[in-house]
Amino acid sequence: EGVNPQEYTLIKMKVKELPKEWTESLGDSNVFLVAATLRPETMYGQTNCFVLPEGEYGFFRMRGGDVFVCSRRSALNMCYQDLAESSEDMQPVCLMTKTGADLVGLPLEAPLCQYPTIHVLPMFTISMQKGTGVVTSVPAEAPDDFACLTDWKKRANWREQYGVKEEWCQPFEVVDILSFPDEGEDVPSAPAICEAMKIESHRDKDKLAAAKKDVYQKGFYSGVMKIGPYAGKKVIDVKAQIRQDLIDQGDAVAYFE
Ligand code: A2H
Repeated sequence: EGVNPQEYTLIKMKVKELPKEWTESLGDSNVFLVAATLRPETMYGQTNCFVLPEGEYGFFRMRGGDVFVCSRRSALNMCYQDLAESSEDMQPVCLMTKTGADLVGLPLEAPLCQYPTIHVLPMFTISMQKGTGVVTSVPAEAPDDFACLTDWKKRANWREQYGVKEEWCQPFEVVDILSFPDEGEDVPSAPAICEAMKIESHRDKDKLAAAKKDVYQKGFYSGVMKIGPYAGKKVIDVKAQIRQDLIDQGDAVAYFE
């Protein structure tokens, strides 16, 4: 880890319906998968959420009563950042643990998302050593997310192997959230780049690394919002405000590591 702390935004994605067996441990608390992002202004474009199937996720008690689903490593950071409840020896309070595979399919309500319900899907390239181990998917702006959502849509054999239902991925079209009025015709949206580079799957790491550089730079420096109350404004001018709005509404929290 570097010397400078990275400041993330944790997006609270509310679990709309918990499996009955889990409520014994969780009671009637509100439960959220929390995704660490550097791009809170893109949350209008969410289509699903990703977890690592073999990753271990805990259900941790936060101050104020919410339950956050995330890696133990991030929950410990949350204790030190006064977000999570902690025991006397500064350990996070864990109500239950599950693997990512157990979380696949859960229905979520995500802030600013244009779809009222989105679902958890597997992503094999998630690092449990970064953020919370939960990633929110914005396929319009993130080539990894586009490649991964596309994998689940087009690969029936993967769906079968990982218990992914078609209705969790197929109906979720890319939601276009930014325009690029200064860039002319050749604006590299994440889907366009993935197609041009013939990225076959989200495991195609080298190609994705190259694809990402372009999209991120342009998205941030010349993107203009297409959706929401800040439509027509430049990303660079409204990013901080959108983040603050999310935090003020209780839909996100600041998190450092
Ligand atoms: B970003 P950095 Cl639209 N493993 O959010 C893999 N990837 C992870 C992760 C993990 N444990 N935790 C977070 N991430 C992703 C949105 C987004 C992101 C857009 C465009 C670019 C972008 C929607 N996905 O990231 O290594 C999350 O994806 C550009 C790098 O800390 C998070 O922000 O720099 C980003 O990687 C954090 O990556």
